[in-house]
Amino acid sequence: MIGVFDSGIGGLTIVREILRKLPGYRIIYFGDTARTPYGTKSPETIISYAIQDAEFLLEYGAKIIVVACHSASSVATEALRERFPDVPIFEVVSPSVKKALAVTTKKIIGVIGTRATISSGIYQRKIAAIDPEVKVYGNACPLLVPLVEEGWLKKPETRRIVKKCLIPLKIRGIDTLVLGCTHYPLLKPVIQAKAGRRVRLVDPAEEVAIEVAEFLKANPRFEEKLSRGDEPLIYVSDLTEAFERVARLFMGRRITLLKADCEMSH
Ligand code: DGN
Repeated sequence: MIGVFDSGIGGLTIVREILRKLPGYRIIYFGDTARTPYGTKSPETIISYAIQDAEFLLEYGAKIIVVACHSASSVATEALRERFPDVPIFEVVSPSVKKALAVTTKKIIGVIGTRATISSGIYQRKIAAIDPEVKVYGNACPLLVPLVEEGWLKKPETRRIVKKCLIPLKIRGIDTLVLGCTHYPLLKPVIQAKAGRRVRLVDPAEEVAIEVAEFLKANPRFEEKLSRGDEPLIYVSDLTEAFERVARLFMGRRITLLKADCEMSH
């Protein structure tokens, strides 16, 4: 199975995209709804949670791991690769960096995400390592997560907050904007409208799905290990009606959530 984890339900944007690119592959998802959000927590806590999340997926038969959560991708990828050296681990930052560098013409890139993602400085580091001439500006937009979870995708209040979030990036003259949080792809139309038509949006969900598909094509040894099945298995560490409603929003259809039988330590 392809294992995907996130701090909560938002990573279903990535499940949806993987299913679109790789139909028929069985996905197992773990959403850590009992401990969400990760975006406000320290790197040490996020690393410890991410390792437990990956362990859960591997115990249930995942052969590759996709870190859907940007906060976890930003601070925990190295620790995950050290802990599970034989498991291919994908994260959402590297493919987004690749895409952003491919599309920017002015070499001025903006990134929006949670506080954990933005203060990690991961985008600046990764981009500088490839092209030091590129300018990267980040802005933490934590207010957008609850707005999406409430389904306020096009409300005037949401438009106003998105506009405010983008002002510090627009004044820098960005021509490319990375949607660096699982939740933001749902706000694409509003973000595009407020960023301006000329700004290219990079959707990490699309980019990581392409990367996984390319990896499987190039590595039949792993491809053979993956089981097939139409419905993804979606586990959460806490199950409420609200999470089910949000899951429907992210998947674009009704989806059954399963309560994970696990003790997650804090
Ligand atoms: N999944 C988180 C991320 O992509 O950074 C967003 C939700 C959160 O933990 N705040």
